[in-house]
Amino acid sequence: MSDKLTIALSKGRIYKETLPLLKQAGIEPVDDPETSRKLILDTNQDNVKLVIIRATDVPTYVQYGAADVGVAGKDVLMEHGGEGLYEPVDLKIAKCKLMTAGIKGQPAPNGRLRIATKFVNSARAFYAKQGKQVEIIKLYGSMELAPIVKLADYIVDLVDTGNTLKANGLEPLEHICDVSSRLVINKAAMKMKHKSIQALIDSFAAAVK
Ligand code: PRT
Ligand code: MG
Repeated sequence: MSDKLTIALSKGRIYKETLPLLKQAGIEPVDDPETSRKLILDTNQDNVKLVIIRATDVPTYVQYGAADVGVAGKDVLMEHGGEGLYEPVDLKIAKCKLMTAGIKGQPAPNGRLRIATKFVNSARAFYAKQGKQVEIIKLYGSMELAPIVKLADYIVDLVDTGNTLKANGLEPLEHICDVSSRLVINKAAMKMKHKSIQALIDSFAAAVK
């Protein structure tokens, strides 16, 4: 690869599950973000760097060209809106579902529902499609607590095994959409660094299959 490439990733499951895809593309980080405090990681390729940022910040870095490419969950992309980004490959990693959930066995309340979530746009769109008027309460984490303390009737959250809901006396109710992580590309970089980025896209797409 001849162009300088900056790849935005978040720590944790996305980083871990993207590593094998990077390896297939011949890119291997020199440091481990789980143990290093560095935010910019060198790789075995002089012109390829990784920036390690919060999952929700990945689309923003790529949109503004601070990173050329990135890996972000569909949940995060739906909230961001996808402006300035191409989304060429479903990497089929970090899979989960976006769902509504409420207190186990509790009947649906009457009147306007209160929904606590970090996924404000997705939640609003989901209930609007059903013609339901809801009040959305934005939270940044620990959504499971909201119905227990009567902050909200339901939550909209990501569910994988369902263990987190269960441990808090909640049950999954409606399936909103399946979620997996996507390769995202800055639109200008796609033109300016076409050869390198297309090679990366092709390699990732082949590795997914
Ligand atoms: O953790 P941090 O606040 O830094 O940011 P983040 O939560 O956005 O990052 P991270 O790394 O936790 O998640 C990154 C991406 O992984 C998300 O944007 C999703 O696309 C994807 N993903 C896949 C998940 C899960 N599975 C998942 N299970 N993200 C979060 N969870 C959480 C969920 O919110 C709930 O708290 O895990 C809990 C449920 O898991 P189960 O197995 O108990 O159902
Ligand atoms: Mg998390």
